[in-house]
Amino acid sequence: MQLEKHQLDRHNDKLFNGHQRKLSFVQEFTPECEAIIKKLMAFQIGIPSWALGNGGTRFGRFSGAGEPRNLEEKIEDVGLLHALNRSSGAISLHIPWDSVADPSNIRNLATQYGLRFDAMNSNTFQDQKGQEQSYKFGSLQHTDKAVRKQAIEHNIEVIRQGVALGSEALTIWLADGSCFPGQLNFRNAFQRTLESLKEIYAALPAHWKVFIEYKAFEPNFYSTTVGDWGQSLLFANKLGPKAFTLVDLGHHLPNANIEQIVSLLLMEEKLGGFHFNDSKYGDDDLTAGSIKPYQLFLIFNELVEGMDARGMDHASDLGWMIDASHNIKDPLEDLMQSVEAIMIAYAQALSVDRKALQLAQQENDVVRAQEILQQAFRTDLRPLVAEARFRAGGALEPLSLFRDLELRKELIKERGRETVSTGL
Ligand code: AFD
Ligand code: MN
Ligand code: MN
Repeated sequence: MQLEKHQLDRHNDKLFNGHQRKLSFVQEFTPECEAIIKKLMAFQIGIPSWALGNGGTRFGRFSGAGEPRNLEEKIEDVGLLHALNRSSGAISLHIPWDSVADPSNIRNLATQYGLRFDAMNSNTFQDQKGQEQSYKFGSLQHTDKAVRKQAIEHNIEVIRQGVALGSEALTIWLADGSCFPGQLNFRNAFQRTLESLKEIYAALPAHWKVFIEYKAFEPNFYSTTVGDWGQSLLFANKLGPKAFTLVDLGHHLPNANIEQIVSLLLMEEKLGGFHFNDSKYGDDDLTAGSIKPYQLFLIFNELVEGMDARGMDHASDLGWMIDASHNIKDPLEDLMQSVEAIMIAYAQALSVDRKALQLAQQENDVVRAQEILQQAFRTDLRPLVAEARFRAGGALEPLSLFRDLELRKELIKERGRETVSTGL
């Protein structure tokens, strides 16, 4: 389904005057509005193919209606999202869930919607039908060489599929670890994983990156072989310049200071990519910004500061992706909310008075430092995000347009009620 230009225009015309009033108010009090709008327009967030259907929990899955039935329809969904918000110009695929026979067709389809392929994700945490070796006791860490070989070959196959689609990165998230004390020799598991990763690394094309994603627990509950940013950084350092750490916001132990992690990884030139989501407890995969919007802002504050310190391009030097999927919201509405929360946090971070903050830090003026950050966080910059979207050809209020046009109903008409999208 394609959004028609006249539908967008009618929506924007209706809201235009109100938007202008809010925008001029922000412009009056926020210097550098134009620069912020330009950066927002360039900033694109990758949408995970596995978030377009309703995710389940281990207690079950409530399917939404009109879920995409195949990769073509997933691309259609992200295309729709991107047409509405103009900030979702990339899709991140998960193999084998999204394996395709004809990548050139898929590539063309994505181009039609203005989408590119973000990092490719491999899957060695599930056994697939007909698979020879089992990942029950791990994949790249496995004691049996045959299992490791199968997992390595799978990752190389994912690179191959990614190359055909024009992707430039591989994300490896391993479920490897142990559930009980004594099950694993930690050093040997690390070494075996490193050896396996080296083989995958050797298969990367010259301009490709590999992202090593860490996670503290689940599905293993005693140890995880890439359990935190330290372990991921060890692997990335040992592998070489094309290997980076990927930070998934939901993969830390409670109260971890993610903004500090991000800052140091950037300093070490080893931050590669991001998975945005929010959580109350663990890897909850809730909508970005729904639980801890201030933390999201603080993370962006460090990202902007750290990237600027190294002269990095905000839009293209890191992989920005969402990794959220849950049970009860319309997945497209959920993704619109996530993208909006990310854009707001980014805009607020761009508006921080950096010079004043540096001075306050230098003088140990703690109160002033807090005031500067909270001034940015408490300023409503939503009109800037809307303006960026509007200038890029999107909707002033994507969510209301999605609802006004009853787009989910249209998708149900096309695809039916009982559709189930692939993913967890
Ligand atoms: C995991 C990770 C990850 C992985 C996904 C599988 O966050 O990025 O690909 O879930 O759906 O928790
Ligand atoms: Mn993730
Ligand atoms: Mn996760």
